[in-house]
Amino acid sequence: MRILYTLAFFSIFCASNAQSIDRFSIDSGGTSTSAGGIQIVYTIGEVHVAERTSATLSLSEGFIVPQSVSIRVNPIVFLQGPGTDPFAGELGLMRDNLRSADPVLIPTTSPYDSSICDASVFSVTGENAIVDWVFVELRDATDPSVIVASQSALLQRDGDVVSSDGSTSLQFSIPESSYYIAITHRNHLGILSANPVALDNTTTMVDMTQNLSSISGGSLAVVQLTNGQYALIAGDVTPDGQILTTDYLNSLPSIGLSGYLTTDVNMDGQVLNTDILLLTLPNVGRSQQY
Ligand SMILES: [Ca+2]
Ligand SMILES: [Ca+2]
Repeated sequence: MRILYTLAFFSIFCASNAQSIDRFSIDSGGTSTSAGGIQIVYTIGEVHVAERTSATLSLSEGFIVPQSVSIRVNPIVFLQGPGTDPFAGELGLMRDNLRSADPVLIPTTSPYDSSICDASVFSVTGENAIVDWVFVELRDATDPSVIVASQSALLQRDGDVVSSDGSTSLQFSIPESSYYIAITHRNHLGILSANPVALDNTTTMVDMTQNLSSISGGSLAVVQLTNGQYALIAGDVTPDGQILTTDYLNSLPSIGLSGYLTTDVNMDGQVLNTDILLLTLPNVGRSQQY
């Protein structure tokens, strides 16, 4: 009984101390539903406050509701900038100078959102070494302007787009269905699959380096590297889906700088004429095809 009194007193004490949000979570009954990229979690007998969703978790009014992963996908893309490495490029690998630099230049926080990775993912070398962060969107099969789900991801030298652990396939907690897949990068033009791709709980590989017909806009959307692979177009230094004279001009003041820089479009850690005259300038006039 004393324990009950103590709890009651504690509850009253808490209630009287400037709690501006009701924290009643009466029961876990209810369910959730998803449509068009929005997930609604509703419960029985309580005031709805808010929820937050991530790739694998939904947090609602103090409840943590595990969501089953229903989509696994392994996109494969190449970036023109790091794909121009005259040595590695011929082997079908992108350069990974931003990773192999000491200290590592790739940030552990994604440049696109608050996703983080462990610094240890940058210790992997070889074909699965990390080139940079990319951003992946799954878009509605009937209206590809609608982004159903998205996440930051890591790009390996051989083109595999993997989760932030640096090795496993991407996972999305959305219904098994067909989705367009878009991949964007901080200084390259994004690409969109030409068609929706059927995705389910087993990993589907979506190779966007081999076939122009698999890419929205075809030859307008990508460049072909000397090894034959198609790649995202380098040079969108001021990221707006277009490579304009301004992208070229904005690069000039950073000649000679080193680091993790948008103007370093070949991604070797330095901004040199090779970035500006050999990559960005020839691509002026190109634009994202979706
Ligand atoms: Ca631009
Ligand atoms: Ca460079």
